[in-house]
This record gives sequence, C-alpha cells and structure tokens, in this order.
Amino acid sequence: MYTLGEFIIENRDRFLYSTEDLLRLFSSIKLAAKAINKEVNKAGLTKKIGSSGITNIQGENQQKLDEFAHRVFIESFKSRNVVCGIASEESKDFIVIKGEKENPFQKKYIVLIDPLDGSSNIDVNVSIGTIFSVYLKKTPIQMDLRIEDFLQKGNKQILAGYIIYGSSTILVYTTGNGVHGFTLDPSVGTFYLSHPKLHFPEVEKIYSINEGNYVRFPNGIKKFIRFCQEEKDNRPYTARYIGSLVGDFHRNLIQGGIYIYPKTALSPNGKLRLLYECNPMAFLTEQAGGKASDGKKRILDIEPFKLHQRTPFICGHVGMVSKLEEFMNNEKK
Ligand code: AHM
Ligand code: MG
Repeated sequence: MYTLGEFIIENRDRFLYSTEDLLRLFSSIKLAAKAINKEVNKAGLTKKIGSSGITNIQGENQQKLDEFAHRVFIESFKSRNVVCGIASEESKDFIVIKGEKENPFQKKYIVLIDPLDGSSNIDVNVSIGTIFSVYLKKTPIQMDLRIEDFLQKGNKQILAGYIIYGSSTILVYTTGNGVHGFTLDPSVGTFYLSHPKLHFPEVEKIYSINEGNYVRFPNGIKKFIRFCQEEKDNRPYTARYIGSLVGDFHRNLIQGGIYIYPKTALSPNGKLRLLYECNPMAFLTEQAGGKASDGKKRILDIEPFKLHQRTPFICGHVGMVSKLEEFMNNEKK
C-alpha cells in the first residue's frame, strides 16, 4: 500500500515542477490536515465548537474551528520553505511569507485555501473539509508579492485538492495527471492510497442543490430541477445535499451526479468563492472527467478581479452539467 509520499516519488515524472517542492508542499498540507482532523474529532470536548465571535471578510459568522484551521495552515506553510504567499477565505488580505535572509525570494509557490469549508456543519457532527490550490508566483521571483500573483485564472493551477473530515479522513488531489485519494490511518498518522484514478462514473444518479432557495433561482435552474424530478428515462434522479461542498462533491465523484450552487435573487453572484472553492473543485472535476461551469462558461477560464469573488458554480457529470447549461441558455432566448 502506497503512502502519499511514496506515490509522489513513484510518479515523479508526471509533475511538471519539482518533486521535492511537491513533497514539501504536501508535508505542510498533511501536517495541518492531521492537526485539524484531531481537533475536529474532539471538538465537542475541547470547547472548540461554536462561534468565535468574529465576523469574517465574507460577512459570515466565523466558527472557532474556522479560525483554528486558518492558523494551523498558515503556521504549517510558514514552517516549510516553499510558499511565498497565502490567501485564505478567512483573511481579508493575502499573507506574505518571508524567506530566509540570505535568499528571501527563493519560494515560488502561491497557496489559496478555504481552511475549513462547510462551517454550518461543524457543530452538528457532519462532514466538513479543507480546500486548497497552488499556483506559481506570476510576477518575477525577486519582486514583492502583488495582488496579481493571487488573481490567476484557475487554468493556471498546478496543484489542487481537498481533505474531507468524514467517516474517515481522505485527502484527494490533482496535479493535472488524474485525481487520486488517500485515506488517513489515524493509528499511524499516515495517508495511504485508497482511491487511485478517481473518475466520475457514467451514471447520472444524484443532483445536489439547496432546494430551499427554489423560489429565488433563475428559471433555467428551476426547469432543470423539474427535469431531474421527472419520471422518464433514467429519472427521477436522487436528491442529496449535505451543505458541505467537499462532502457533496466527494459523494458525487464516487457515485455520479451534479452539484449546483446557482445565483439567487438574494445572491446575484452565488455564494461560493471562485478562488478558494470553485477553481480547485473545477480543476479536480475536469481531471476526473467531469465539467465545471458557472452556467454559461468554464470556471477555469474566469478572469478573477478580487480575492473574495463569488461565482455561481455547477460541477460534475459532463452530460448533466451540459443539460443544465442548455436549460440556462434556452431561458435567455
Ligand atoms: P463556508 O465556506 O462558509 O462554509 O460556505 C460554503 C458552504 C459550502 O460548503 C456549501 O456547499 C454551501 O456553503 C452551503 O450553503 P447553503 O447552506 O446556503 O446551502
Ligand atoms: Mg467555504
């Protein structure tokens, strides 16, 4: 059974950049994931549930574990000499990580992260996750970090993935050569390859959307929901919605389906964040043979203009996503 480290070394020719750098990036990610996993597991005992009393940049009530996960990831990346800047869903501005004095700018990677996604599920013992993505610094390596280093299109990602803290803890990632999943064996603290070459199944089975917002959805989305519920061909589909993007995505990736967070009358740009949530999930989606769209265009081709930008997000089975786009397009005519 391969460990994550062994798997990376074994597949070293498949990562365009340095294998050593990838190992160091993962060394930070694994360390933080294990620390968060431990804390999530005993949150009810250590008074780590509930609100931190802070409203984050998103205008949302920050949970204690959100804040904890954010700090753990920052510290973990700081301790490995490979990342020069981080932008986090939990922080208004990007964070600069200075290098060693002799060679302060040797680090060339930029990390964007949602340290703990699915906040509303923390206190109720339902799956939550971490979402991460990595880019190369865009401006010359010796220059100070600029906002454009973070505002890169999703198609420039060199690594993306998530960790799901569920019935087991699984790390799923891609570097552009397929999607692979590793399960944490908590007794030894090691991630082992458990889901090689993850691929959306052909089956059109599940649709995942917060239907409580139905009256606020665009007509195209309403029609697509009615299509999912129609008794015809292989329908009705099964409805499954956890309210944790990582959990909903992971299930659909294994069982086959579509995840939808559209714009609504109250949120004209949807809810999910392009840089921290949608781009990494879109990269994983495409690498797993699926499709990721905002309803009209490819997520990975969207030009970002601000860090905490939101976008409607649809991802999963190619046929189901294309069908939804068809409904959206027909509404515009
Ligand atoms: P968060 O980053 O504040 O946790 O919000 C993102 C989450 C996603 O994980 C999930 O898919 C979505 O919000 C659920 O939103 P809603 O409760 O509106 O259905
Ligand atoms: Mg989130």
